[in-house]
Amino acid sequence: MLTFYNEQHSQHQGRHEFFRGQQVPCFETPARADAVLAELGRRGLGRIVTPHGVPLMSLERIHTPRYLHFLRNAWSEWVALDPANASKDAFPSVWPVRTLRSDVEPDNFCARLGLYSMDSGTPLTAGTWSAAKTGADCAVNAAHALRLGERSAFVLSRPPGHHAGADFYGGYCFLNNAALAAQHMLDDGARKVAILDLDYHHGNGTQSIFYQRDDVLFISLHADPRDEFPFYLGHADERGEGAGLGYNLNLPLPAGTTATAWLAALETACIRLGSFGADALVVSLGVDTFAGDPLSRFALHSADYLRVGERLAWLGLPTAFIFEGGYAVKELGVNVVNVLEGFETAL
Ligand code: OKP
Ligand code: ZN
Repeated sequence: MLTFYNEQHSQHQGRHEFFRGQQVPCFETPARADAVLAELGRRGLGRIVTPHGVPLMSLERIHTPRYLHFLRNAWSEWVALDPANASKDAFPSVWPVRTLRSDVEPDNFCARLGLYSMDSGTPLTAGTWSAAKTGADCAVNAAHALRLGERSAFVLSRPPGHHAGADFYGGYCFLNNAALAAQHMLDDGARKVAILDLDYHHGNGTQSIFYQRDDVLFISLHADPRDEFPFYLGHADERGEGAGLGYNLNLPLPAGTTATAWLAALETACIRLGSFGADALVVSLGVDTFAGDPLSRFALHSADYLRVGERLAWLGLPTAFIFEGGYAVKELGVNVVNVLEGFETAL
């Protein structure tokens, strides 16, 4: 399997995140991608490829020009507020919630930080833009590789992407790599693309980007948002809107979900995928469904991920795997690579 590796990923390294009013160490660390890369090497799975840089216009297929402009310049604006900020991560402190206007872009940088973000759990740092941009390059390159005939590709990148919307960041995500991959496959001639989000958390960004469209089917298996991040999206009654009605499928699962129930939900997803008739598949591959994951209350085990890969291979579609969450670093490499190996050996 071709692996597009984001060599800039470690440029994005938050010092801390806010959790219940406290500053705690970041869960989303460079060690995560390092662990997956090391395991790919140990298992001798596929070729590691460095992506070529794509123009900003390619990112505008998914993200608004204003948001991209904000994100690219955010760090220098943060430091311009106060030179001492150079040693502090940037965090928002105010948001335009209900009754406040989000259609007027403020001049004040702190106000724009809030306008373009959804939480205080996502540090923006000096290297965030270069890491996120190179990750997006990986996703667009993977899409092109599939359209040129590769059966599968893996985007080994961080920060992750599925919580990022057209014009906001959050949930550790800045650019929506899965959405970029899907859109670029459509731009390259695919008629229909499906996105299957297997991360423990609902992919609210990806859902929102394609909610009114019938050329991209979005399916997500995730923890019930009543009790887990991103909290405000991911319920079963969200089925799409307008032309997109019927092209969004959420399968929320309760805390304590084990492999049997999770794999049954995957089967439901696969049946819907089969009837959709996609030309290609994008998998938002988070393995924070693992029993030992510090952010999760699901209980999949390492061997289960081999079965996941195998099941996805049976769909018989060109498939781009995009690395999302997964925080139990010791087992992370094995869990991710098990999906990829299960997929490859089933072929
Ligand atoms: C990103 B991805 C933990 C707070 C968790 C955000 C979770 C983002 C998950 N102290 N807050 O979907 O894995
Ligand atoms: Zn997650």
